[in-house]
Amino acid sequence: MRSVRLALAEKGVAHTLVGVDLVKGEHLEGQHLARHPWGKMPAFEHDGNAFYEASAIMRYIDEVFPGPALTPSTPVERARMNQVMSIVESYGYPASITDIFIPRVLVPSLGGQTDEALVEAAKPRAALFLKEIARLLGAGSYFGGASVSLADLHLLPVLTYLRATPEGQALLAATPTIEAWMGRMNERSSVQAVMPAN
Ligand SMILES: N[C@@H](CCC(=O)N[C@@H](CS)C(=O)NCC(=O)O)C(=O)O
Repeated sequence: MRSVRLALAEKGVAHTLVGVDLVKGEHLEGQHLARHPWGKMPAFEHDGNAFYEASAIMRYIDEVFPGPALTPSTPVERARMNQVMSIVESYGYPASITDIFIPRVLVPSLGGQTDEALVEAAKPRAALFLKEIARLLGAGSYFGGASVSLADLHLLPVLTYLRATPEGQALLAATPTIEAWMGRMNERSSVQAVMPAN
């Protein structure tokens, strides 16, 4: 997930990126399974400690490295950040990426056919995802308060990929505050360095 790379970029942490080609199935080979027994990305290592699960890695990065704090200081803002990160993982990612972006964009790019029923069935869940994050953002600038937090960095890649689909574009057009938030995020140098295209 690009959210870990965004956290590293926001903190200015020098790091080595180890390429694992999902299309070639390298994530299911022994070397990667040793890092991540479920065969997923990302996996991370620092100071002899290895972790997987994006949100755990992001929280570690924020705690251990100097640079701007990516976790808000008040309990309410922290809870909001954690809530948004969980929403992304539990509901947003499966609807937006697994059930819309992958069948709509990735599968055809590899010569396959979109499972239209899968995409159609995901649309209400993706719509609820956008509606709910728009409600949680409210009139605020960022999900954890006045400055960027891990929640913003976790959400941005999912919405960037969702926006690459016609379904995502329609949903984002219906949530102008989230569009505006994406515009603010896309101006950040971390996002410009890490995300493939904005
Ligand atoms: N809960 C995991 C989810 C990891 C995940 O689903 N990663 C995707 C890429 S972003 C993946 O590895 N997909 C390959 C596959 O499912 O085969 C996390 O947050 O790290």
